[in-house]
Amino acid sequence: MGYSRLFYSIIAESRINVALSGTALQSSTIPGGEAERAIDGNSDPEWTHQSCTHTNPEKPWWRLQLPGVFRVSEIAVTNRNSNRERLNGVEILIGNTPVNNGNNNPRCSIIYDVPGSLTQTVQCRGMEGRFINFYLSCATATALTLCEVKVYGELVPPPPSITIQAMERNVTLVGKRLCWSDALFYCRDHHWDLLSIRGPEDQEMVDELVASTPFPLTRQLWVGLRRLVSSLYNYYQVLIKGNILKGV
Ligand SMILES: [Ca+2]
Repeated sequence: MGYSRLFYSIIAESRINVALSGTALQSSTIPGGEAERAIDGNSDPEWTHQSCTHTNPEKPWWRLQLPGVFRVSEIAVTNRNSNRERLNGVEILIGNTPVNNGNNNPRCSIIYDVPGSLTQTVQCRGMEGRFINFYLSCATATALTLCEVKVYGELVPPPPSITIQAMERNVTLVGKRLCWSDALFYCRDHHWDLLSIRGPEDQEMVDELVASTPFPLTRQLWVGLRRLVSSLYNYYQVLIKGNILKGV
């Protein structure tokens, strides 16, 4: 029994709160309620002790950006010790897209003030993302305040990739299944941008890169859209399944 208790004690203490290495933003800020105060390592629930966030009303949100994509197991939230009802109905969202400030990402949970406990823990069952949002989407004019947010999980290993130098550019093919908008933001975060196919030479280069890739690929690859302007008409180019398609 003694060894068992020691083992669990070590596991519990080895957990790392990855929120401390992230950055925070929020929809708006009243003086003294900066977004970083929810990740300052201080769970003090008293507003006057200067460790809680505070937005204005009207669909407020608070967003944590982690230093990479994490597989999130748990999130611990500490509410204020006054105006506790402001936490009621707040959605916790996890994902990779910053569209709509991250408030379109999948939901882990909806939280409410818990009588008798200012800190509650929600299970997110390994949801993956680099953004964690707290979002109050209802029309009620309520500010959002958080005194501390702790996030536990593991860093998702980077996907396989291969890079070649061609056409005076570094071209990287990434083996990760994403929708187009997430692929766009992924490339802008980790590289430069989605690749533009400028003509037949680029197309041939991409074909060779795809043929030499040492890891499995999906049937379709994402590239960026490129707007071409001619004397006759304007159109965009996009690569799908190895062929350039043109659309006006
Ligand atoms: Ca705090």
